[in-house]
Amino acid sequence: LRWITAGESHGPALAAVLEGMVAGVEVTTADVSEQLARRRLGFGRSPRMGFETDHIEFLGGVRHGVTQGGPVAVHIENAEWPKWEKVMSADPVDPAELEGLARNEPLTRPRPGHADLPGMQKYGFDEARPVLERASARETASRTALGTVARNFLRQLLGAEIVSHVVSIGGAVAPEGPLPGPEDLAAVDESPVRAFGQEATDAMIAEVDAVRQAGDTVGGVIEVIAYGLPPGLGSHVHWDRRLDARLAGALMGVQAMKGVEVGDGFTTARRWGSKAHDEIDRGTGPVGVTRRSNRAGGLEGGITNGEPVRVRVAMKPISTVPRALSTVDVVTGEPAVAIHQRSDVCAVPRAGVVLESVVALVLADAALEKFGGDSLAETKRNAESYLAALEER
Ligand code: EPS
Repeated sequence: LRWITAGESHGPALAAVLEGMVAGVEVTTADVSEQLARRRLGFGRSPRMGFETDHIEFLGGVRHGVTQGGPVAVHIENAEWPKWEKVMSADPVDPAELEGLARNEPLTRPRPGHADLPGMQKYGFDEARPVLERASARETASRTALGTVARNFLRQLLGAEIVSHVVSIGGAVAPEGPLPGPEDLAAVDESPVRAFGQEATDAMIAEVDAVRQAGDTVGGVIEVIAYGLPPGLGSHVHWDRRLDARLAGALMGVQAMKGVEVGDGFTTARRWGSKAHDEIDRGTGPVGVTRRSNRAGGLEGGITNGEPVRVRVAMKPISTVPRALSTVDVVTGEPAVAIHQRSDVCAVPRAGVVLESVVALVLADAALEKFGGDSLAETKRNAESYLAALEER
């Protein structure tokens, strides 16, 4: 599978292509819209999320609600395009038409923590607009759309389901407790901070409120769990075939993510070996074994082991801080305060939906690699035969 996106935050639309998806996967614009709507939810979101409708259209690859084997292309409108038509026009615009347009003012005060300054240096821009337009997390709508196709594929192939929940926002940490399962996703989505449980929800809402009042922004940690995967996705034989490496790379490729932990990750590094691994018993799990725990997060040697795949991702606070940070104006060379347009106070709740989508894409890729095929029916036959052979051993 390959996926690629195009489009700027305030351009006419976002575009994205998923290449290599088998024929026969059921997916509709309603399925994609549902995921895009989930991505817009959440306490602490930007005002823009209140009116972005994320109208999505398939431009190719899907017919009558079923993938056809060709590249799946999606198009997502920008609801604000009329306001940006001149500033973001692809074709040259008469400078007189741009005169006095506040939106076109050069952005010369780069935000610490943002791509603004290194992007300007690297690409030779004297203002940040061209950098921030593409660096924006608006782009994650594209990956969420493509991830819906991957999610449907995994569900239709294996009955696999992907869930996420917020485990901390700033200093507000969810208490230890059972992990949310697929049946809990609706309850997590109902929590304004996408936490599992009332206590966690209340603490995180209080944290976001305090941050908002202080004119600040806040990050957090999100856990993504994939249920229903068979043992054998990914491989131990080479670094770029290890599924944990591929997941970490893809997750770090989401705007504002600063760390990835597989299973108990950093906590495991503090444990002794006898308390770090997941002992194996004969049992009723896939292929007749049961694990006493899942500290490894479902991955051993870069291969799924049949337990839920579990990753945690650290998101930094949005770098558009309302109480703006110190910077330097790149035109005057004078000290200045950074750009502080509207932004999210906390984008952690909605980022979970993006991370689920990215995990779906990587897992779909790994499943296709393992089972091959050009139609869902063929891939399914291959998967069933592999699973039957495992059961017999
Ligand atoms: C973003 C800033 C905000 C967010 C945007 C990402 O946009 P604006 O500056 O236009 O208010 O709303 O996210 C989305 C539009 C989206 O769909 O996720 C940023 O700086 O990355």
